[in-house]
Amino acid sequence: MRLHAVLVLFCLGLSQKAFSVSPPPNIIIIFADDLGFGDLGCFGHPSSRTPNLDRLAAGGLRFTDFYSSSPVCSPSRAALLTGRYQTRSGIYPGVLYPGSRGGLPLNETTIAEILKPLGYATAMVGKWHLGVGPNRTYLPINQGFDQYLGVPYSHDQGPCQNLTCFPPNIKCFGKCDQGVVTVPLFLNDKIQQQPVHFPDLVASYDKFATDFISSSAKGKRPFFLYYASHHTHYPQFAGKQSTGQSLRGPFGDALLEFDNTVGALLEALVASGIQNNTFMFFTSDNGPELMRMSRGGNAGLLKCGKGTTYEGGMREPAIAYWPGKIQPGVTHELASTLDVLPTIAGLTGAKLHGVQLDGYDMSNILFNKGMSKRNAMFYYPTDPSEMYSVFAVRLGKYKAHYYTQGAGHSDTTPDHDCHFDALLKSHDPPLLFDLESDPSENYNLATASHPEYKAVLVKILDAKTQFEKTMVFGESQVGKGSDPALEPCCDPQCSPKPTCCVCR
Ligand code: CSN
Ligand code: MG
Repeated sequence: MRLHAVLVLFCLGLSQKAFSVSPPPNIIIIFADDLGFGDLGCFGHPSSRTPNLDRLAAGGLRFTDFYSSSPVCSPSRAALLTGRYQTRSGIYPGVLYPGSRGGLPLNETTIAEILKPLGYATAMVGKWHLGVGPNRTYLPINQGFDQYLGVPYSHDQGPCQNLTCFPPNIKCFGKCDQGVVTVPLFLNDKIQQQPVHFPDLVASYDKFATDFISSSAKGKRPFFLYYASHHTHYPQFAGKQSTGQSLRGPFGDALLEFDNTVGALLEALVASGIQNNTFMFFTSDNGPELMRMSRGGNAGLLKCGKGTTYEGGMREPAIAYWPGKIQPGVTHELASTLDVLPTIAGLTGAKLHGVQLDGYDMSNILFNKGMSKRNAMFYYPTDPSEMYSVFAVRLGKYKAHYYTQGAGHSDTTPDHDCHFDALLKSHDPPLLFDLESDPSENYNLATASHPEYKAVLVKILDAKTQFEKTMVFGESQVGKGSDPALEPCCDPQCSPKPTCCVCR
């Protein structure tokens, strides 16, 4: 009898250990805009002020070989949220506009949509850039997010020279898109403010985000927060607290304001006592806008920037943070924004719906300091086509460029390969670089003095061919064009448009 009781107790203890179910983890994705590989203090920038991101890197896992799926914004966001290349979902060529007819197709499954059946509260803050469309069909609240506060596209997609930044009456630097509505701020599917008042924008974003964290925690609901900042995209702006507070001018101030947000989110987790049950992931959508010169970002030692399939266009700073679960360190494993959805599915047990994914669960990298399941990365240009297919392929440490092309977004640097007038060029044999010994893509190995290159190129071509067999291009959403009547307008019946579109 006594032995029996002991056994029962023993088994209870065991089963509690083996099956103790910790509550499902909260998930926060922090996404920067046009932030380059070299822009953060923890990635080597000498004059950036990024204490909170540096803190995240010191206490988390910093990735050195992390890629976005595209050198521009909308496609890269589509891939982050779906785990699929933008070519499948149709988010190409280029980016969506305020009056775009298309958007992320509603039959694509987002991270928010895989988490909702598990009881997650979901919210998005900031730059959506996956369409507004007729009847605001494509906004985040129709893509799995319970709540949304944000500007649904880039903040230069409006007449930004008329926007005032802090201090009041100082005009934003440079020009943006003319002849379209001023930039709107949406709450769910309603315009709350038009034009947006930039000096206060981040404060309202942060309040919305931290309220969402604390109310979810209070209600004991697991949550997913997708915070897509407008920083550090052109034109740079910052609120009172950050203006003039960096060593790096307006770009540095915008970056500092972004970094303050990271601090506010961390603080909110601690205040709710959920910092040890929250998986945070930080990265950026595409490389820096070098055309903005010292007001643009910096790709560090990588070649070129935004708009190109050189490393500077798509390789991004990335940090995974989960105290007690992810050991602090640095990983050189290959990973991508495409891997975020499969990783979250792995962490939470969320069901995937049998669609073809392009990502891999990163758990082995995150929790075991192990190897990546990803061995290749495919680089599509901003205007992908079935005819040209991928411009470049990375397999292991080697990268082959089948085509290269410069971009206006990477103009003005001393390297002419980056510029708009570096026209599309095909390479046969492809240019070949060893990204471990030559991350700057300076020394082509596909030459007679490196006869072993041929075997490498055979393997890369094989990986490319296998990948292309699985690729089915979705109907181009950007190709559906724009209709000025679809531009968000606070006073829909007003005239003359677009200037009358103001919230009074
Ligand atoms: S992006 O920047 O949205 O971060 O990619 O604001 O490629 O034509 C890119 N573009 C406006 C932009 C236009 C943007 C383009
Ligand atoms: Mg961007």
